[in-house]
Amino acid sequence: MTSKKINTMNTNRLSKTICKALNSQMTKEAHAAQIYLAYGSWADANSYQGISNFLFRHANEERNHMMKFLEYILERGGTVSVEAIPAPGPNPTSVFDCFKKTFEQEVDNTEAIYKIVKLSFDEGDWATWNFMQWFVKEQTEEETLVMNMLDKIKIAGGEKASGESLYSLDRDLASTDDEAELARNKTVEAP
Ligand code: OFO
Repeated sequence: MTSKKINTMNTNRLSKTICKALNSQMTKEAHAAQIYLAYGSWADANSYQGISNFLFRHANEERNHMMKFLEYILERGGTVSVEAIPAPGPNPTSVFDCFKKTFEQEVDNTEAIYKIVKLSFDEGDWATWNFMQWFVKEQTEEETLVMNMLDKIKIAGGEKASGESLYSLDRDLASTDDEAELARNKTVEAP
C-alpha cells in the first residue's frame, strides 16, 4: 500500500449512529456518577456514613464505566465528544427514597445499554455487541444489588423505617460488597 493510500485510509470502525450512541452513553455514565455523588453527600449530611460510603464507592464505579466507553470509542478509531453532564436532580427525601431513585436510575441506564446492544446487533457490529455484553452483566448486578437494599429497607418499614433499623442498615452498608451475586453463578451445591 502506498503511503498516500495509508494517509487517506479510513480507520474509523464505528458507524455514525453507534459512535453517537456510545458517546451519549459515556455522558450518561458520568451523569450516574454525579447522581451517586449527590446522594452520597446527602446521606453523609444526614449522618448515614455507611450509606454515604457505599454511594461514593459507586460513584467511582460509574466513572470507570464512563472511561470504558471513552477508551472503546478511541480504540475503534471513533471520535470522543466530551459534553456537559446534566445536574443530578433533587436530593432524596428519605433512605427509602434514596434507594428507590437509585433503582430507577439503574433501570433507566439498563434500557439505554440495551438500545446500544440492539443497534450493534442490527448493524452487525459484533465488536460493539461483544463490548456491550460486559455492561449487560454489570447492569444485572447493579439492579440486583439495589433491589436487595430496597428489600431490606422495606422489611425495616420502608418510608417508616425506625431509626434503629436504619442504624443497623447503615452500619452493614459500610462493608457491603459492591457486587451482587448473580443467579447464573449459582449451583445446586451453592444455591
Ligand atoms: Fe454504569 O452502571 Fe450504574 O448506572
